[in-house]
Amino acid sequence: MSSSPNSLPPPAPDPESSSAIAAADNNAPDTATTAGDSPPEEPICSTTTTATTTSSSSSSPSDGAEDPQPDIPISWPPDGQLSSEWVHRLIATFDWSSRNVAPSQFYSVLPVPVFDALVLAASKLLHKEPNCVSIGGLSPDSTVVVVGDVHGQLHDVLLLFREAGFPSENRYFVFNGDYVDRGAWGLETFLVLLAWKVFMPHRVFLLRGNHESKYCTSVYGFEKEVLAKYGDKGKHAYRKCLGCFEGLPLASIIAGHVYTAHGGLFRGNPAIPTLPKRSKRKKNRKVNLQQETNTLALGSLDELAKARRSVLDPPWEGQNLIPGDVLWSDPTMKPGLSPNKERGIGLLWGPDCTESFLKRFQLKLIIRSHEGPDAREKRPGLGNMDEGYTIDHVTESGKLITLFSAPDYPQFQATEERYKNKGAYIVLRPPNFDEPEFHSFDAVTPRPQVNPYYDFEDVIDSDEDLDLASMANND
Ligand SMILES: [Mn+2]
Repeated sequence: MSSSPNSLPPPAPDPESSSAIAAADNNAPDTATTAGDSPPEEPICSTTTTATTTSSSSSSPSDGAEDPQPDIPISWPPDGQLSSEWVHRLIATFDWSSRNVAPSQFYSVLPVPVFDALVLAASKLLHKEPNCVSIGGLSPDSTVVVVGDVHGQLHDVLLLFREAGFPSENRYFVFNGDYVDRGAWGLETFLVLLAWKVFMPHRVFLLRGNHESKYCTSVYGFEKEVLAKYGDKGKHAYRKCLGCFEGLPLASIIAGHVYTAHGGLFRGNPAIPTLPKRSKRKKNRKVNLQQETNTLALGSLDELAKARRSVLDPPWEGQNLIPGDVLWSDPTMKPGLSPNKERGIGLLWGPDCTESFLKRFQLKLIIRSHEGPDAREKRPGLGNMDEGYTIDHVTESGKLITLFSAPDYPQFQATEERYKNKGAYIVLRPPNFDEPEFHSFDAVTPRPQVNPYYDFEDVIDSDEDLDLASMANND
């Protein structure tokens, strides 16, 4: 841990006053002032208004400012079965509402009972999945699309879908986590992904990121966003989201040869020291302690399968360390396995660990995410995120890749100079699904102008320096 700010950022402005809305000036920069600085405005459209904006059938989906108003509120299908049409309608409605409806009116677009039904249906599916989902039985005409961090940048996620194609019978999707926080549409983004999960549970796989936690969402905006969008039902909605986060699986193995997870590799459970017989106990105790502190070995897929993932915040100490490692760890060029001191949780692992993990489990590829352009700026030994991905380790058995899918990240930045990074996704193709095909893409411009839900100028930079004290208090 370094000496960065050790406390939570100041509370974000009152959700009720953050009715900064859309569409009025789409050319305005994303670096908007915080909500409290701007006078409240009336929403351009509310549910009581049925007037539609001028429609233009020739407008592309990405300039939805002129799209006709969809039917709101969205309702849950009477038979409880989601269809492709329903999911596409949800997408079109969120795209429209992100430009035309004040965040404080979001409940009138997706009413709480519909939100509840969707989150419940998804939670049930997710909680049943194993820690490491195995994506097998792929047919020769299937492809698998792997996606990294998206961080609430709804419009970029929708662009990614249009470019890569939507989930279908023969197009699988694996998302590596970090759906929410920082970007202003974490709720819409997460709900769209949940809708795909519910509609195609065996084609769409949603893994957990470190931001799908109570700690991160209380610091980086998602909690405030949900409170703003669901008003007096906000706490209820936020709790449901947290419950769903707890169910998200930690990792995937695609076609037997590709391991994906948000952070990456993880330690093995420490061997439980055998207590010596009573008479020798005192004498041997010191030796055992020494062994315990020195034991940091790579974990196995078997240990991963047995970890307890259902925690609001993965612990950084105690017995249940695998979830925190999988969600928070980073690769390094330095050989070996060591504590990730920069982040205060998780591990750093070297190319030798990548090689031994690949070899031991007969894998060809590790695809992890977790590091954007800001994080990589501070890690001289590793590549930058300009193209949305880096190849970090190339070993005898295969490769380690970092994949980041939020272009022009972060949405809100305190400096004039932006990273202007591309986002990327990976397509895996038959027969072996183990050769990554990289696709980089630019951000959708302009983004609707909205206010951030966290104090982006003062919040601790990147994910580093996890504030363990506040995390403990937060539980
Ligand atoms: Mn992350």
